Amino acid sequence: MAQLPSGSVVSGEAELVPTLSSLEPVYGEGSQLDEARLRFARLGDRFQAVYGARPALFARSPGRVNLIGEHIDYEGYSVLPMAIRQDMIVAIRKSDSGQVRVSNVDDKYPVCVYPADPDKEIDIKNHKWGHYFMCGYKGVYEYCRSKGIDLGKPVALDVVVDGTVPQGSGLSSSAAFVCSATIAIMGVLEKNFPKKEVAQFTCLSERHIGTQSGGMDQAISIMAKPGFAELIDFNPIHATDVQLPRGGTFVIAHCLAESKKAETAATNYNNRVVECRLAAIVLAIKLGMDTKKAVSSVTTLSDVEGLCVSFAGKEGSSDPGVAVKKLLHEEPYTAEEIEKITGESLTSVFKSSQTSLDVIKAAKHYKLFQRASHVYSEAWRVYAFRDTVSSKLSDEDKLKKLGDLMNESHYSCSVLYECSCPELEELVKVCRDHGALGARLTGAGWGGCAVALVKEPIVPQFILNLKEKYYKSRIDRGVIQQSDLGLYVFASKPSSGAAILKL
Ligand code: NG1
Repeated sequence: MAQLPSGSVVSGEAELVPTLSSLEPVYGEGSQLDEARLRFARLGDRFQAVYGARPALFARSPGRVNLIGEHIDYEGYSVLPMAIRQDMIVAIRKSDSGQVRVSNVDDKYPVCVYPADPDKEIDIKNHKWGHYFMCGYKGVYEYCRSKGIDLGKPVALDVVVDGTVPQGSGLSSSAAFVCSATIAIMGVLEKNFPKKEVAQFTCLSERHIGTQSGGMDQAISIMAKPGFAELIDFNPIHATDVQLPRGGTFVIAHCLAESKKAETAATNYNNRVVECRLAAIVLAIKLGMDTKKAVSSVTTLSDVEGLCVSFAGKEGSSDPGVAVKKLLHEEPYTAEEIEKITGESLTSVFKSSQTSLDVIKAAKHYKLFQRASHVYSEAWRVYAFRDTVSSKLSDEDKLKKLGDLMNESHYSCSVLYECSCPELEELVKVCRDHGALGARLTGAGWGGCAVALVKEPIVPQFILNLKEKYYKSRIDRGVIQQSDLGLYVFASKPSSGAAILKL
């Protein structure tokens, strides 16, 4: 089983994942509720058509938009996302087939069948959409085993999935799927656990897909509350409600380039995780830590923040970025240069992680200065965002400042972390040119969505402008259909978190 990040302790607060008997607490009232009723009814019918029986229960987990704090959760830093109404619903029942059969209401996703064996590794070299369900399956068994809970013979399952979170969009369809799968399995096994523990172990579960993900997406999907964004802290996981200022709306817009996070992990997502670890080790050594100790104990930039801050203190600053500027060089590092500093080969440093070894095999060089500069500055911006929200400024001034922080975050993601792409750059510019107070890529990047902060009264015009300036030419080229536009650009309010539904 994957290890929790060092220092992780799950807090004792014990609110369980809710089990609901109606859709209102999740979808509110009006057209959203009507649509949800229809979706659940259709999903139940589809289940009946595929398996000849009704599902025992449903489980629902939302996607999320990250407002600020990108690529820092896996470095141990707090992030500030909100859940969106788009979600994953899983319909499920136990079966006696000896298999886990995962079907989708959308026929573009072929049925995936797996042996009902939680110890079987997921074949990550042969990526399939159903693998995410198996991440949840393996995760529940691993977690229960770690707690000494005997689940008996592994259960066979029939499953149908209905998702509205666009795939590869940076809105965390993967975590919504892993989380809904997890709580659906908990539901059929008649087990429930505190939300914080579920948030923690679903993060580990999703790593079975081969990405070294942080815990943001699972935490917000499980712990979200309607009407609030959440400041999510890690080690231990903790969510603090953040009431966003009045008068502003977050508009989410897809750049239409799909972010293939799992498939490109070795050069993109996991590459950044490895670069951050190397930056942290090099900083630790340069700041006087014993070389062997640094290699064996330093895993994230937050591990060496204290040392960096002490160093900055001598320069009259409290910014860990000062140490990065003074001790790391902007030129990319070669493997040989890093190995001279660490006194160990990179393959030996990362020997316990195959996905990291895949990174090293693919990497030409390592941009330690740029990645560490992004992480420390982005971590600071998350707190600046939170402090702005709770400050005494007028709502108008708050919104302006939040927009500025979002713009700075985008610059850092784009230039220092290099997780943007030409389409996202164009879209962010169109957002800013048409009245957004701030706009930035959201989620992992390399495609997917941008999020823009827009004054409420201009939202309809803003969306029309995006349609005209960004989407029209793509509709003309057949990239998307006019009728699907609502799936790619929409305003979003903070939605509720995951729930098991016995309707
Ligand atoms: P998305 O946008 O879902 O690919 C990923 C990670 C997060 C976080 C962001 C970048 C997963 C499940 N999620 O999100 O933990 O690191 O990138 O901020 O891998």
